[in-house]
Amino acid sequence: MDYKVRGLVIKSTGSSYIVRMDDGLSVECHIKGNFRIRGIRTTNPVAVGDWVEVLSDKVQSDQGHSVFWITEVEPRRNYIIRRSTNLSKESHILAANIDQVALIVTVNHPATSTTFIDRFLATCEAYRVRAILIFNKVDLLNEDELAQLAELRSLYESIGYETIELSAISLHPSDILPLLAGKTTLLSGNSGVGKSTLLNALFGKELTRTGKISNAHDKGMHTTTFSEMYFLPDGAVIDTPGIKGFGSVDMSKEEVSHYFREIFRVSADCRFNNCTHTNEPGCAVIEAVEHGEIAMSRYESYLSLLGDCDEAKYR
Ligand SMILES: Nc1nc2c(ncn2[C@@H]2O[C@H](COP(=O)(O)OP(=O)(O)OP(=O)(O)O)[C@@H](O)[C@H]2O)c(=O)[nH]1
Ligand SMILES: [Mg+2]
Ligand SMILES: [Zn+2]
Repeated sequence: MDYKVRGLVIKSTGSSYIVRMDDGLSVECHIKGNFRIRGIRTTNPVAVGDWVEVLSDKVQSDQGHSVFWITEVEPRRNYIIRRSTNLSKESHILAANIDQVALIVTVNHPATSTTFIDRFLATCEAYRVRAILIFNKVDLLNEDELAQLAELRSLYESIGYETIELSAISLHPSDILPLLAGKTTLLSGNSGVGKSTLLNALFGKELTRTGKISNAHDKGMHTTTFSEMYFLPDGAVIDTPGIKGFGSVDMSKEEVSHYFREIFRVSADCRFNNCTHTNEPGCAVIEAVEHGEIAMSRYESYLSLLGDCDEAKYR
């Protein structure tokens, strides 16, 4: 007999999905070739964090064991999409139904660029998902880098983002558990910043493989290749593969400034209400950048996202 049950996607391997059923058991599920979700074109129609309906299909199995099909994805509360490059039209859903994103950032080994941070934060704003910044590997930083770390933290705190700093290799779970309690948190960041290390430290055991940093390039080796959700006593954490760049999400030129909180606040004082804050007279944003009230790095990230919108127009 066929039967249908509801479950939560906790791992996606590309070709199949692990779904945790309401009774706590996990099964490997597949989707049929023609499976589509209306509205979004993505490389993965189902993502970790999705609530799905699973059909157990005994008829199709050969040796008596069941075959499980995902037949439906429940409407998502939210999701985070990443477009790998600006030109690619295909998007990838990093995860669905999340409460917050923890972006893991390293000042060095490897160095995370502010452009990457800002593009990621803008994406979280666009999808209305709370973002926090976790600065990792502070044990590796020299004096100059520690000063840079303090500067970055105060910049992002002043904009309104919560930040913390730690060393995942010597983490006490209690340092970070309060941030994660009662929430589903997506861990993201460049390859090699320590997402998997942090997760292992949090659970006090090796749940997931960690990788080396290449000596030649001081970069991660893309050790984690699939997203997976792990359950805390109170909350859940999703480990994801490291991402290199962050192509823009679909946003109009007018929208971009809405996703840079401090730029948006100041833009109320621009002379023109359709000001793009690039070269207009009476632009309050440019003035704030000149006076150091808006960080140059943030303004440059804003311009880089704005540039994507121009590119999009011509493709
Ligand atoms: N010194 C130091 N090394 C760390 C710290 N956190 C992680 N590492 C090291 O950094 C390397 C990469 O860590 P991973 O946890 O595999 O990084 P990841 O972000 O999961 O990388 P991908 O899976 O490739 O995206 C490993 O050799 C870790 O031991 C830290 O706080 N201090
Ligand atoms: Mg990893
Ligand atoms: Zn302006």
